[in-house]
Amino acid sequence: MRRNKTPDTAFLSGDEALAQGAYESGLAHAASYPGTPATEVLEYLSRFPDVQSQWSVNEKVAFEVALGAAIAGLRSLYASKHVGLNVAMDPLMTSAYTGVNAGFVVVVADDPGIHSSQNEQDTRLFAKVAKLPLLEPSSPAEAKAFVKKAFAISEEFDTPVMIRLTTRVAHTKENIEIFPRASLPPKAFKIDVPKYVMVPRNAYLRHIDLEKRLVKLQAYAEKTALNTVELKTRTIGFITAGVSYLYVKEMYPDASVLKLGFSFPFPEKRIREFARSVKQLYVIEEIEPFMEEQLRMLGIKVKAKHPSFRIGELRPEFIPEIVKGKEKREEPSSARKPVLCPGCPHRGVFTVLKKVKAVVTGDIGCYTLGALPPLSSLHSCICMGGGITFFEGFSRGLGKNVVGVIGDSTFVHSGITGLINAAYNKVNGLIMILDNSTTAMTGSQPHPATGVTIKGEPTKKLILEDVCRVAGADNVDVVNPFDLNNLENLVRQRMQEDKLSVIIARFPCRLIDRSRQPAPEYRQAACKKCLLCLSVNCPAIRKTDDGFIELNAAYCSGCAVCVQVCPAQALVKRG
Ligand SMILES: Cc1ncc(C[n+]2csc(CCOP(=O)(O)OP(=O)(O)O)c2C)c(N)n1
Repeated sequence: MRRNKTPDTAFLSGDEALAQGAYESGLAHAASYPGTPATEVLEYLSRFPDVQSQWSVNEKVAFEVALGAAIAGLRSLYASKHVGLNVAMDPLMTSAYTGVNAGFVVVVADDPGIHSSQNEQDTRLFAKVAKLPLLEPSSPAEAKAFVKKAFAISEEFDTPVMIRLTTRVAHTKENIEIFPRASLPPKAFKIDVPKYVMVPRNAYLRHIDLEKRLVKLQAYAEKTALNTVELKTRTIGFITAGVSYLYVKEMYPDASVLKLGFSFPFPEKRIREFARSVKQLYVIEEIEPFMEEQLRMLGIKVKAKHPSFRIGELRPEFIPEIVKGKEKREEPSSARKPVLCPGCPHRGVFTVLKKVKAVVTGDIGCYTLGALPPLSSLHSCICMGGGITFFEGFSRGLGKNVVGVIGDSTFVHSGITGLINAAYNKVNGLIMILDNSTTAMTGSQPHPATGVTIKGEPTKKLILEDVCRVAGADNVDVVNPFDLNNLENLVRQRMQEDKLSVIIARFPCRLIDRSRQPAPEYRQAACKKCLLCLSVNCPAIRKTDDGFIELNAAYCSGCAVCVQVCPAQALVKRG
């Protein structure tokens, strides 16, 4: 029981604050597939016993499960990164037609600047395409307040509501007030075939309703407190949204600002009114000219960023440049080059694939780092699941020299269908599943092949080798990726056969199993300075000024990949 009237506070990120707000709103169900910068939304929610939370196998599944729960009467939430929403586009588009029952909030986190993604798309455009209301918080505190509003809007207008975060909002932290949870009984579910069965006639009629709903939502946008006007000097005014608002405030504290917290549908009248009240109007937004185009369509005279600023993250110091009409100056990246961890089980696989000179169709996970020199042995990466489907496409053009590579989490996400397709369409060759028993890239989340739920409870475990066999693989081998000789022999053999083969290279990620072997002994007298040990790109080995090498025993996990590539036996396994 609280002893005084001061609310409790917690230091939360935007993702966590949003999750806390959803929890306080009586959220009963949440589904997601991990993806930076949205992962922490579900991780935070999973701690609450009274929220049914799940890692789904992929975003389409997550979206449908969460929407289904909302239609069944539970306040429900979906969360993913921007590219995750691409996977869920099919149900997203039609969910605008069916509407919801209990509130349904679709949280999407964009990644301007591409810190950890395969592209830089702007999800606000999707809200327009899907005809769904869009909320854009600018801070963790707003993320919390806005999600509460989003549930109310969802139920008032019978629609999914999208909340768009960006990396800076999702990952910034601030002190957030914590309040008790609303206790909400589930909403009654009524069978309603015209509303929930989207056959052509029903869908046509629902489309009419959707257009009427948009008109009502636009009227709402005109009066909602989610959109705010700060009138200060009239010489300069900004229309902005999301984190760009904070940048505008930092650089132009005396300017007038119209901040669109509810940025679609567009509050036309309010914008015209604001435009009339300032002498020079600017629109400041990250990535696409989403607001800019709408303002121009309304015939409003506005200055906007040079198209070069559509690429990459906005930064406060860019705003005066935009105001002056300048182009963006590209700065050389000083970012540290990413590298596989010492002892990463993926290292041995790419060492072997480089040796056999395979063309490797890759996928998205830690193993994508196999593309970087000196490993340089992954040659395509477009989207999740592509490691297998590109293997099929590449094989059709290049024959037996192609190897497809995919991680365990990604295989479950969208690799299984590709394998079925390859088998069904009579493709032969080698696919490798790099099974480190976790979703390492996004911070070690469990998935069906780990046999553990998001809440850490044991569950039915998906056996990958069984899945591969029933999908149509002729050979399925499970190997230790640290035994390079054995792996190389098997890879060469399977690449030559007229069979569809899967090799599962299985060894747990170092971040989930931190056990280690002693670092190898380095016998400098035997070293021929060939530096082949550096070709495995391990952070525990470095070249010294005199051309020898140095092993950092604090980093080394004793995986002995370097030992196996050393022709002079200067690196020797201990024990
Ligand atoms: C459509 C989509 N959803 C989510 C992500 C975020 N993401 C990137 S890789 C990955 C899975 C990595 O797990 P796994 O394939 O097992 O490889 P590991 O990192 O463990 O080596 C995820 C979830 C993404 N890039 N695209």
